[in-house]
Amino acid sequence: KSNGKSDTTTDDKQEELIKEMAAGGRTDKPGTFNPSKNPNSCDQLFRANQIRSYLAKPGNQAPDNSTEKQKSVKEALHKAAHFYSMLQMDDGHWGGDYAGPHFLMPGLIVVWYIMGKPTLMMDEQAQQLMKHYILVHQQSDGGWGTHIESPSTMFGTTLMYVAMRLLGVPEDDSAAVAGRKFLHAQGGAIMTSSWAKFYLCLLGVMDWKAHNSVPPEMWLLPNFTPFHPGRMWCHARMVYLPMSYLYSRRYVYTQAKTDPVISSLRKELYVEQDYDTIPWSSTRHWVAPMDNYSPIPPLMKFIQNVLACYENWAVFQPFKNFVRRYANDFCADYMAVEDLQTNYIDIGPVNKVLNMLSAFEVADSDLQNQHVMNHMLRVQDYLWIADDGMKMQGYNGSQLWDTAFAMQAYNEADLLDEFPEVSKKAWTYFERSQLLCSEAAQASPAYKYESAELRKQYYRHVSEGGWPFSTSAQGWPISDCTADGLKGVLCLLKSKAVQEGVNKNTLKPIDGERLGKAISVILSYQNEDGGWATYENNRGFGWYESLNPSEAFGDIMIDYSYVECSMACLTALYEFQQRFPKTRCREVQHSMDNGRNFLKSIQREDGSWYGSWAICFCNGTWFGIEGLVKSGEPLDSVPLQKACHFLLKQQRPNGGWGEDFSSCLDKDYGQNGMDTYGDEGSSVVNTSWALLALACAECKDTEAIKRGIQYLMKRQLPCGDWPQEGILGVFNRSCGITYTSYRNVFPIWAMGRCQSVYGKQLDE
Ligand code: LAN
Repeated sequence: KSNGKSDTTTDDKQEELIKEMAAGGRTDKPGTFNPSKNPNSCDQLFRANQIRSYLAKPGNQAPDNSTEKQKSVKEALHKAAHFYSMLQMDDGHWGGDYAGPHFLMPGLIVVWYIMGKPTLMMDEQAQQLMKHYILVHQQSDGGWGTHIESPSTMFGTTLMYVAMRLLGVPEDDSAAVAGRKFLHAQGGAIMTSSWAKFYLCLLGVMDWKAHNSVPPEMWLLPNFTPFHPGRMWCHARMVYLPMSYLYSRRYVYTQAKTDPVISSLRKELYVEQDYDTIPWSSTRHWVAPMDNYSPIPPLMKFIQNVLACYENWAVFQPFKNFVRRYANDFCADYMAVEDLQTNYIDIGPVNKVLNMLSAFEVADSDLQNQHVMNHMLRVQDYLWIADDGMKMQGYNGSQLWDTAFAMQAYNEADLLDEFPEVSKKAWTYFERSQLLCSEAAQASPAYKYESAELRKQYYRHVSEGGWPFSTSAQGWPISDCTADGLKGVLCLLKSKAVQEGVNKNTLKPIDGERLGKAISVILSYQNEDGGWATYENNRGFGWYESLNPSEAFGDIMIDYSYVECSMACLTALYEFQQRFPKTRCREVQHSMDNGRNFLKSIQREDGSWYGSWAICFCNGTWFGIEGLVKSGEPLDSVPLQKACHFLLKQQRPNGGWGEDFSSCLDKDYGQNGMDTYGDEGSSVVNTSWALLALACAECKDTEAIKRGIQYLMKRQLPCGDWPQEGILGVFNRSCGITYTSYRNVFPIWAMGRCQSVYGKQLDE
């Protein structure tokens, strides 16, 4: 096994585990629980923000070794890498603000309030900082968007309004008055979308009759049923799990009847004067047009109506009461397993807070209960502080993701040996975050949940050898994170400092066996269509979307093959093949061939690829091009020529590239509300993606490349950083999410690549 000590006794193993934990090492195995050593703790995160703000002020710039201002690409690159290296955390990852959505923190605040406002979860300072965040993001129309850059929606506004009131902002405060005005103009909170209604029902400011049924019985269906929830995309599955549990218990905040804030909210949120006479059942399908991005399909509406009869008609009650007990037991058990497998972090911010509330319910509202305590201690993993206050992030961070990109960028810019400490620290992070059932982990009580049999029982894909998006404590493996983790490691194997560290035993090795495990995970993730999905194989069917019960999000029902995940996996296979040409060569080649065909099959008529996880076509097209090139498509082939042509056509007069959020929503290249996206419609990150793509395909239009590079250099700040531009991450078609590292990493990567492909021509 990886630590090479297979003959140790159980006591030794436990001791080793404890030592590892104390060293901040693999704190992270299922069942080990040590929040104080959480690498993503607030102090560390705060430090990253402080360094950024400090360096951004005039006079506080990073040491500038060059005598004159950026003259060459090389200098620009060096400065950028030097700046970025200062932001690396002690444990090797890069911290960054991973927030943006506005429907996450209110969920936490509602649950915190229901649980009696425990300060262990959010202390006084956190509450103040959250209040600040809510207030600074209120828009001039009084509302809040679904994410920081979206126009106001009922989804964002209802939740932020309620959160603000629960944090103590008085009813007659001007922010509350403006918020109510927005809510009332749309018909009141009955017009908000279903996920917001769910929190309102829990809090006791909406009647459960206004919520469509989320039957836990669906879990009892045999696994082979075509619409079994085990076939859903894991994020949808893990959110509807606690939802079905809490819905079927019709859980309501126990103090709702006597709490003055609740009675006041019952009046504030609605246009109707009398809360008790609102005809709740008839509002089940109501939703304001601004929230209705993905209208509930007619089939689902029909099912919801049938389910409403099932919930309410007396004839069904004996059957329902009988089955529901088993269904609820299953849900409680499944949630407990998810909590253990993820060290109470859970797969994402939504099921985190709903699982926590369910644990509280199961524990009979006992805050001292160990599970409830563990949950509360892991809330801070999701929190981030920045200039705009404290927010809840979309995940417990993007640690592995950012580190893997950074190392690939440093590698292509030939900077690994120039920054040996950076390389060594990043290595440590990769080493420690690969998901392994090490000896130490096997000693932990929750290890049994890692067994193949139990993984299957709880619908989990194999994780041994994979990498997660954030930390190994969170522990969900993802196809492209595994691929990028592996590519990061393969890059670092070239670093002299890392080689020396491994030889001298100052760095832990990542041996061939571990790399092989990662390759197995990547191969296991490939779908029948030749592409790769996110966390799991595609288990369902496209028609599941006609059962999508959330109006706010599109394409969430199953795990589809994506251009991003496919390119990442293909290129990881390619890099592995380059380094170990004899290992599993036929399998790897076969997989790459299928992957290449998949990429070609989803290329759009105009030569582009749609990007699902960032804005949008520049990103998707980079992935498409790089995937094809690395899997052996000739550079002069039609798909590659068409793709380059598409990108060249989008270059803007100032040399950069830029798109806006409408690309994601409309699935069409959008350049309308450009002002927020940087400079004259261009953005540094979009430009970098386009350059990475064009240079990968060795595009002959050197002038276009030169103008792109000059654009990046022009936008670079004297300290080596780039300005933070508009939101660039996306999920589920409609929600934006911030990636603060992209503005540093992608320009480095693009300049590095262009320099090696086009050489001196760039500086001419
Ligand atoms: C992410 C972030 C990373 C992203 C990539 C790795 C980039 C992608 O290639 C695969 C999918 C993945 C892992 C992804 C899935 C959806 C996530 C987890 C997020 C965008 C971060 C936040 C989002 C999550 C669903 C937010 C919570 C909201 C719900 C609708 C449940």
